Amino acid sequence: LSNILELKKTIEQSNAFIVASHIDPEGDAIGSSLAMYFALKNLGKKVCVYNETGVPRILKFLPGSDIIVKEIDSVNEYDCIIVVDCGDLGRVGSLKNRLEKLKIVNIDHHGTNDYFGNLNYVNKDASAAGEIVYDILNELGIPITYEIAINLYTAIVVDTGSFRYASTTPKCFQIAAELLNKGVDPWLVSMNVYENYPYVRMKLLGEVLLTLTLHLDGKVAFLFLTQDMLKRYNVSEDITEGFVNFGRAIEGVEVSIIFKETSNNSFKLSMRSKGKVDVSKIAKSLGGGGHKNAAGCKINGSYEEVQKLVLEVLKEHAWYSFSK
Ligand SMILES: [Mn+2]
Repeated sequence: LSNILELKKTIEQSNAFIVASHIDPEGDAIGSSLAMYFALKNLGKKVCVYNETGVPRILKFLPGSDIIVKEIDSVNEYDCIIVVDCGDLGRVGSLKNRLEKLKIVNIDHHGTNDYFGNLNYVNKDASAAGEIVYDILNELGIPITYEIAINLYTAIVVDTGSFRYASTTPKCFQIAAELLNKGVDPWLVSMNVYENYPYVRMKLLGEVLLTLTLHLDGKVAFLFLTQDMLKRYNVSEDITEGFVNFGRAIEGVEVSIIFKETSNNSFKLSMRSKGKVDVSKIAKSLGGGGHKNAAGCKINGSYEEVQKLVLEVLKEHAWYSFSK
């Protein structure tokens, strides 16, 4: 970290900090934020942790999660904002437009990061923003307490898909080992994050799995979620987060797409790939966007029409990428 001394100076010279992360946060956004919170708090600083959409239910076990606010009245009472896990400043939401007077520190690992900070700690090879926070705290000589350790461990576990994704490196495991040495219980984290679903999510998953179909020689899986299903279980669409991964987990499947009905004749599509297919290209040609292995878009039409259209686009844009 070449400019770490500048961060050291900034922290010494500032009394009050905002720590912010992206809307619709997951474990890396919240975990990295809270690790920074405890680090600054332990230095005697005033710290406010902000997330415009708040803390998801499954992350409420994290120490400090109850102090996160969704609104800040007097932004100008703060000297500095530390933004974690955001590729651009707009990802923090409406707070973006109120930061003229604050020094901005950008800590991130997205390949698309646009260096929006006055100080930037961007490492595109890091598996999680939490990994960079860990490096920063070490270089600043800030002790890793248990509260910091469990937040950073959760950040890394979630962003590496429990050390399964290609982003997983020897360094991830080295950091994880250090964090476990601080007393983190890995089962406590995985139980809260992965084995703590509401009953209705599983019932609904059962129904969605019954809609599973395979296409293009078994390389493409489609799943279907209707408004009627959501109404019957009296739940909102966010409870279906991750359903699309069950399609991808099938032998031979390289692309999984879930069609989520949003209203009559309109669908939100969520796409996942393994192997060489770049689903961001598929999503883009349908008016959406995303990453190589995870993307999405919205389409109007009946389920039959939308399925047909997506199959045509897959044949046109992805057929050459499928393994032969
Ligand atoms: Mn992240």
